[in-house]
Order: sequence, then C-alpha cells, then structure tokens
Amino acid sequence: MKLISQISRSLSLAFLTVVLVAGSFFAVVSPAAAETFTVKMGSDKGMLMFEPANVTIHTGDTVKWVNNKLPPHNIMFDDKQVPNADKELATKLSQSQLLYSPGESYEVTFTSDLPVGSYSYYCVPHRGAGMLGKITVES
Ligand SMILES: [Cu+2]
Repeated sequence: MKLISQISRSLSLAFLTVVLVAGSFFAVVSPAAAETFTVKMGSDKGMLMFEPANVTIHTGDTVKWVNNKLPPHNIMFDDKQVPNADKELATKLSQSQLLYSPGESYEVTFTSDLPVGSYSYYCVPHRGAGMLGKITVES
C-alpha cells in the first residue's frame, strides 16, 4: 500500500514536471514570433535606394539595415515624420554614423514601449537622390 502511494506520488510529480516544462516552453516560444526584416542599403542593381523602401512590421519586430551597394549609407529618422514628431525618439533610433563596409549592418527593434505608426527615414548622403524609407509599425 505504501509502495503504491509512493509510486503514484512520484508519477504525479513527473506529470507536474512535464506540464511545467511544456508550459514554459510555450511561454518562451510564442513571443519568438517576432520577426527580423532586412532592408538593403543600395539595391542589387546599384540604385541609391533602400530595398524594400516600405516595410510594415508589428511591435516587437526588428528591422536590420545591411550595407549592400554604393556605400557609405546611414539611417536618419526624420524627426517630423515619426509618431508625435518626437525628435528625441528620431535621434535615438537613428544611425548617424556612416556605414562604409559591405555587409555592415544596423538594427532597431521596435519594442512595445515605442508608439505604433509610421517612421520615415533617409540616408544623409543620398537623400537628394531619393534614398528614403518608411517603417510602418502596427500593434
Ligand atoms: Cu545612402
């Protein structure tokens, strides 16, 4: 009798462990639905543009800009064309330093503390050539 209760106790403990492990697995996996979107700086055909120029993402996603053609490039968020025209936010997200090496990259994760909306940016040396981009963040 004592043996049976011991067995059932250790079985329920094992069951509980499985539930807890499985539960924490799902808790870890579901936010990992966040995606990373790659934007090339300079198109494959050698045009001065961000490719793709318009990207729609969800809160928690990351945008990764990768130096591709015709560097140097940078990523300057337009303080008049980010949510609430928040100059501080625009500065915080920008990569003002020029990226010279092919493959060099810069990432921004649009965390949930950032407002949803559209974020326009440009490359300082090539703004006049039309090197502009926009990230639209949805909840
Ligand atoms: Cu550029």
